[in-house]
Amino acid sequence: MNKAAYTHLIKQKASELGFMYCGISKAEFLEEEAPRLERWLNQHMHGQMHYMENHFDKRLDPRLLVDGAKSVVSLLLNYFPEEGQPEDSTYKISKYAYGTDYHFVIKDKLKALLTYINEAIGEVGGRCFVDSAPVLDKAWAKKSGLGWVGKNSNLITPQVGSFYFIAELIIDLELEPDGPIKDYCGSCTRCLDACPTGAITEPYVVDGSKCISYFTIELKDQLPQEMEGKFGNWVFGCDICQDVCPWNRFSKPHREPAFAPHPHLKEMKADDWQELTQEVFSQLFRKSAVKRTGYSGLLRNIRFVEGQPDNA
Ligand code: B12
Ligand code: SF4
Ligand code: SF4
Repeated sequence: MNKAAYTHLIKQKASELGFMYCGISKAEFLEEEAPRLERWLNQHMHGQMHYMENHFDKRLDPRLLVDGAKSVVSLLLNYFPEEGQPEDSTYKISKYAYGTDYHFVIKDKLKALLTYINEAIGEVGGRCFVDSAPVLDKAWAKKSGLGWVGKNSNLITPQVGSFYFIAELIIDLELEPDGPIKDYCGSCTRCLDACPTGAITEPYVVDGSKCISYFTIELKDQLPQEMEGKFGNWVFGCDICQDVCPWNRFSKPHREPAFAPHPHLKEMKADDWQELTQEVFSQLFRKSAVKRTGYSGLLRNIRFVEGQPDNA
């Protein structure tokens, strides 16, 4: 078999495993991203996400993560829900966190793909990545032709929008690389205009330390007073810059049972949220990514959205 045949087999299996798209790039240094990542870090756009400061070189070169790496296999997994939270919903959770934490779901699929490669092709060394190591997911997916990085800094795919996760396998097998596609943002500025905290500081640049997603999920401290009144009703993550993006008209509902929300989530009224107990929290978000902010973090966010100054 030649590399075109291997590539075909891998893409076919990825589709069988439920990945929406699979693209390939050559494992090499990300030259274009290096100065951009450096600038982002120098300007402290990572805020207190200190893990972003680590492994600068590895983040830009997959060969430092996997010995003899030849190819990066980028994979997209759709999480766009059939039904969102009701319009009158008092508090909003990002769509990506409705069901089981994507890290578990994707890791299993990646392992299955790597096992298949070893069975169908022969001994292939490699590693599975889903936010578990310093990898620039969007840059690889872009290089693999799976979409373009939009002005809101998310990867967008013309046929399906941007509500999906990105993961990759880095392997020591040479494959047929795909080429990048064009940027279709054009003169649109909807995401910049809609961002309530001004986190999209210029087209294509998101200051992570100003993003609602950072405040409600990553920040462990008290939420800053200057942000009061700016979160709308978002208490875990924020979908605004994707909800307004015209390309998300093409989003199609996922078919991943693990991403189905707990049935009570859409019935939650203001009182239910405000009176949330640890027990109900654990039931609602048993395996969800919402656990990252935890029970106390979610309550802090709810109080903040309610304009209660005591948000520590
Ligand atoms: C740190 C992080 C965050 C931070 C910082 C956000 C950010 N934009 O980096 C916070 C907590 C704020 C965050 C929020 C969200 N995140 Co996040 N996040 C990550 C993580 C772990 C690392 C991203 C990273 O490396 N950032 C570093 C900076 C430098 O990268 P960057 O913003 O992409 O910057 C590039 C551009 O600015 C570009 N650039 C700079 N200047 C210029 C100039 C020009 C002209 C051009 C063309 C480009 C350009 O180059 C930079 C380097 O590549 C990735 C997972 C991963 N391992 O990659 C997930 C990831 C990016 N997040 C994801 C998601 C889903 C989200 C949220 C939608 C979640 C939510 N609903 O709340 C929001 C979206 C916010 C937004 N608009 O970006 C997905 C994105 C999927 C997709 N379709 O793109 C990822 C890939 C996770 C995953 N595995 O699926 N996230
Ligand atoms: S996720 Fe929300 S806060 Fe963050 S950049 Fe997008 S619109 Fe702004
Ligand atoms: S809203 Fe417009 S500018 Fe922003 S990412 Fe989507 S197409 Fe690009």
